[in-house]
Amino acid sequence: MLFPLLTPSAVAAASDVPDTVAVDGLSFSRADVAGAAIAAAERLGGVRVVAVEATPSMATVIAVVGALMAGVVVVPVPPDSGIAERRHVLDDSGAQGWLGPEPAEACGLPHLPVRLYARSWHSHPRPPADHPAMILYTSGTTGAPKGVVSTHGSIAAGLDALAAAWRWTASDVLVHGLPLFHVHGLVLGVLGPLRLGGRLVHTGRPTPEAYARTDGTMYFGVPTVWSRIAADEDSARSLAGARLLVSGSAPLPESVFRRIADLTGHEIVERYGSTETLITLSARVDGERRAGWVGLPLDGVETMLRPDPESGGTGGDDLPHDGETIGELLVRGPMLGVGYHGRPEATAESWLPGGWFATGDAAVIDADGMHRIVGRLSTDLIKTGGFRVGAGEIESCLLDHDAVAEVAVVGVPDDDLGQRIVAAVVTASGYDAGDDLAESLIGHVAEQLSDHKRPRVVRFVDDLPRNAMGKVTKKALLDES
Ligand code: MCA
Ligand code: AMP
Repeated sequence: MLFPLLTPSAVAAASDVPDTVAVDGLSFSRADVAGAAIAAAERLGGVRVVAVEATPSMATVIAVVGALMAGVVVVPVPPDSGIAERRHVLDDSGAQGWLGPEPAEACGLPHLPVRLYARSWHSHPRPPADHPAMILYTSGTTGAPKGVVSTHGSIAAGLDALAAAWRWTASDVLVHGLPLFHVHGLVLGVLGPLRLGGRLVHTGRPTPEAYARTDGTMYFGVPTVWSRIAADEDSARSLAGARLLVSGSAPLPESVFRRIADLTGHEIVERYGSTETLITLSARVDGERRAGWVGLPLDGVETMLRPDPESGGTGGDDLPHDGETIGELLVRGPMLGVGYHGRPEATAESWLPGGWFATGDAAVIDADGMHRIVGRLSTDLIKTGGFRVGAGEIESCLLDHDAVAEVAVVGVPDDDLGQRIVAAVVTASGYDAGDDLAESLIGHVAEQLSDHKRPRVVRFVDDLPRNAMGKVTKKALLDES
């Protein structure tokens, strides 16, 4: 029962883990997961790339593990993705079918259901470390989402580095309710326990009540989840017995860090990464956890601060690590993905010579090597509820609507979501600005792209603020919002 991503110590412990994965009312032992996944793998003959409708379910877990075992590239698709986004992901990735949960919209591809109670024990050759494992779609500042290719080796290296920083072992029980179509919920949150030999309890949704009633040693959340837990004292207090509370995907407000510490006795471990790089920085379990800072490089990771993003290469000049000088954070390490699928030019812009990746994040590093993320270089990448959303993608979608003549989208600070998506719209002639139109524009984005990409607010304006070159000045829009 060898998972392609399993460490030898976890294999040794394998028969001792009855409730390895609990999700969606089902609980499978390690042998159940392995047997069902191998049976699923056997149905994939001839398929190179497979889409998985990534609902929080056992079928998703089995489909992903089965495809990885077979060396088939997995493309997790958000279950709420609208028709335009879904078609893009399927066309761009070259997916040849769906494995696992039945897709809401199959877009003409065949569906191979997984049989949860089928078992097979054939051994599959372990895919080589440089073999692509997954294509995960994520937004850029403009255009449609790009597919990031991670390999079996990069995922394994990323998980092992986290295991070292957090002393994550086969004794851990991980609890989370994050979506299974991103690095956080799927790679860390599902493949992590499977590789390291521990258990996973997925709560369906990441609500304070669900976390409070689920016993575990480690809890994962995005800052929105931690801020909701901080506001629910009883739920927060019930996490006091955990070993580690972990936050990532977006900046954790210092007030939330402090409130959770007061209520649970735990300083949250914050970690930083991206779809392209997996996790590269984190507080260590035995080290300092500093509110507002994302910690130290994981084992095998190097970082530097690039003075001028426009300079292209790394130029070898690292800015001072004095805790004050801001530069673009570059990272390198064995967990980095290998590029954007089918996009050599976009890949070359971010994957730089020497193995460095340009994160697009502005950061400072202090003399002890602690890192603080101070913002994004571009206002066009929005983080809302921990989801990364490109302003350009929403603007294009809204411009497809007959009622929209001009539009600009910004991320406005929000206590709950970190940033909320606000669209400033100039209506086309013949359309009346008002609540009905705002609702229909919000619904249009949710229907075409996905729910979390919908603007929370539509502001109707007579004109968009523009500079002398005619370019929309988003800073001015943000000041007005
Ligand atoms: C949903 N609602 C809607 C629509 N869709 N209303 C109108 N129109 C729609 N189209 C309703 C819902 O039914 C719900 O109502 C209400 O809106 C609230 O939903 P919403 O605020 O959208 O979200 P939420 O459900 O409250 O979710 C907050 C969340 C979520 C749980 C924190 O944002 C989340 O799961 N975030 C995780 C993101 C993540 O995993 N990112 C990792 C990527 P009702 O409540 O009545 O049902 S980053 C990554 O992978 C890197 C490597 C990293 O560093 O980790
Ligand atoms: P994604 O590809 O969705 O994972 O988004 C990656 C981006 O999320 C990073 O480039 C950062 O801008 C942001 N991010 C992730 N973790 C953190 C964190 N702990 N603090 C601040 N920003 C973060």
